Amino acid sequence: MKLSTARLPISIAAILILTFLLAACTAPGPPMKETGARVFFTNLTDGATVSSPLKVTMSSENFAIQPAGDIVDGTGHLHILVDADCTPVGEVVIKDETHLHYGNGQLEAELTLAPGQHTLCLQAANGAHIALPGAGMAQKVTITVE
Ligand SMILES: [Cu+2]
Repeated sequence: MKLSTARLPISIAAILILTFLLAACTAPGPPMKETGARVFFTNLTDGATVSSPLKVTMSSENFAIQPAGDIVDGTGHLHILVDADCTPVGEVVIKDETHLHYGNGQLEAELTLAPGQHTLCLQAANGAHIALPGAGMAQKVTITVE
């Protein structure tokens, strides 16, 4: 059997092309833009001791609060999850007595809490109540109610 050297350059070219195409297909997309968006309680810090009823105020930076409904990048509304884990990114924030939606774009809330330790997760979600990606899109604090 004689190895054909005439075909070799074509094979190398094919390998190079395939390698290039494979690299193009598996290359990661552009990194997720870090917008610095965050939501936060303005009158609560982690470890605070408070009384009930508790009036909480909320705010945001680089993230516009708007009523639920339309899905617009960089906007959404807030939720407070009482004694519940923050909602994983991409999942809908459920609605019940411990998952409070502020779907009118409210930035103030009054919570009635039993004495003792509680956690509050301030959670940002889009117009369809889906938890948004980004380190600043949820803030969890532990507080003690006297
Ligand atoms: Cu909601």
